[in-house]
Amino acid sequence: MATAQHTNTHVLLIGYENQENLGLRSIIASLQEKAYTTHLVPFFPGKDSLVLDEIKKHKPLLIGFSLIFQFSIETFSSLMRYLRANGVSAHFTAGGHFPSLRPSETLELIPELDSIVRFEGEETLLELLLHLEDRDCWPAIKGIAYRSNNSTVETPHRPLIENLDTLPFVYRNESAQTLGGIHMASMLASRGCYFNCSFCSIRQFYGTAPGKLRRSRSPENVAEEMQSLFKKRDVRFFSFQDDDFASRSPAQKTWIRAFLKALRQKELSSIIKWKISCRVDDIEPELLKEMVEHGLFAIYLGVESGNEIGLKTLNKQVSVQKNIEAIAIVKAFNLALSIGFMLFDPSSTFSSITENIQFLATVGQDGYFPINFGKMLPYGGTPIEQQLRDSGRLTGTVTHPDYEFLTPDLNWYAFLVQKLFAHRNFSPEGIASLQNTDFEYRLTEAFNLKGAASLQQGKLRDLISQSNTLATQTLKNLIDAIGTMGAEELLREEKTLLSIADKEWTGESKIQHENNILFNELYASFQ
Ligand code: B12
Repeated sequence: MATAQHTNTHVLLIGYENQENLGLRSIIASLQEKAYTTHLVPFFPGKDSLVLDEIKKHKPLLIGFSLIFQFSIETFSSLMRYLRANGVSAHFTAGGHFPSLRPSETLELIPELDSIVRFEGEETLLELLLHLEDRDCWPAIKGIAYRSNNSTVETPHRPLIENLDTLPFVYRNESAQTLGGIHMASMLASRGCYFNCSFCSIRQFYGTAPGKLRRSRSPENVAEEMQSLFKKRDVRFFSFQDDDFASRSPAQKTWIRAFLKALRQKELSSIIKWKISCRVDDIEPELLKEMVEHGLFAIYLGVESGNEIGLKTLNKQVSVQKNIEAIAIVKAFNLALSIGFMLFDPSSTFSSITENIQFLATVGQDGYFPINFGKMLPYGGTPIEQQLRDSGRLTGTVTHPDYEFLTPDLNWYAFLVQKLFAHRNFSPEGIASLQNTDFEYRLTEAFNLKGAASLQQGKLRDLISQSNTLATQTLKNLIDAIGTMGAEELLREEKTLLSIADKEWTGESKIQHENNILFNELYASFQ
């Protein structure tokens, strides 16, 4: 990664690298274009000393932290404290959604930070680097925030990059990540989203600075990057991280058809597979068929809720029926499927949750895909965060915002569900392992690889179906149990319930056994 001109690294960047950190990697490509030397350090909580070693080795002038996950701010803050305590004096800056939307709070939470780069970082970081030592120039750098005389200075917003094709292709490692033995890469064809779902901060993120709410690269530019990854690194699976790989409007349909044409011209259509994330109203059979013919293989659908009030609260602007139809269409095309689903949202009642459970039971019983569910969290800068604050319901902390439900018995129910399903829904050994197996099975099958045959499709669907049914049945049973106890008794029984929940947490009780141990046994027998 080094260029000939410089001995030490100018910029060291740290962030989660779960599926390649496209933000940091885009910044690295822009810096390298201007002959800066860079070094990327993947972030793993608890491995602070390894980061320190890298810094000692590379002696950067500036260290940039990717704070795209609000809940990780404390972890990064403790890393920065550790680095400062160990003599690291480089300039510390950070970017990402929360720091961009809440610069003062971020600087307050992390005193070790010298600055924040707000919204898109490529051009701003370059300018900051040019004037790093000359603070007098900082007020003229658009898109940064920093401390001065005990207050925060926020410079004017930097307009969004108008033409994304002007950016160099993102920086890639020498060897690609693999999935089921297949080389893969994360991709981005667009930035932003026209919608305004109440739980999402993307509209605020791309809507605050001047510029278009959503910008696409040209189809040819995207296909060219894919071709180069195929040629140089044998990448055959491309995972698009676009907020919404949209196809609703005539202009978006035209874009997709031009993209498919570019894939065809580059002779990629029949030798690669790709995944997108989109809204349910992007799913229509005619265009989907064309996309599948050009390698579309997997879809992440933003379903989010299985009841009308929930969908309205989340401002999804779709109906439950539309959700069901979209899932059915994806299944009919035999595409790998995963969905975003929030069992709980601020409008939840036992009745809406019962509808959500029924929805999950309906779409999940055939074992086509493993169901997963969580609680909607009010991230900084989202409309729902504001609504909850206005109505006095916002609780939690700055980095872990939360809310109470409308009735105490629902608080109990949500609390128990969270305890019961923490392992199944959120640990790597839980549903994620089944999701990965399902995905790898489909991918290796799509590429006609040997491993797929040994995986036994029928047994896998059975296992997923059992896991889905067990989950929805447990969710229902728990509603019944709470219903028979009543709110007053629940409060009286607080201690007992807490101890049951603790047992669930540590895996001692029967219900835990049913949900997690059985799941693990089934999984082991399947393998
Ligand atoms: C890909 C992705 C993931 C990947 C991981 C990516 C990774 N880096 O490891 C996976 C699928 C694993 C994932 C998981 C999750 N994700 Co996610 N994810 C995304 C997604 C869709 C795309 C990120 C991306 O590539 N963006 C494109 C690049 C170009 O933009 P960018 O990252 O914003 O970077 C630019 C600027 O922010 C800035 N910048 C960013 N960092 C830095 C650092 C410096 C130093 C500088 C100068 C500038 C800078 O400059 C960059 C270039 O312009 C975003 C949505 C989004 N549009 O960003 C959600 C998003 C980041 N995820 C989100 C969430 C909530 C999650 C999960 C918690 C979901 C869940 N319930 O499990 C998990 C948690 C993961 C974990 N760490 O444990 C939220 C975060 C909300 C918040 N405020 O905290 C987002 C914003 C989605 C949303 N609509 O709300 N995610």
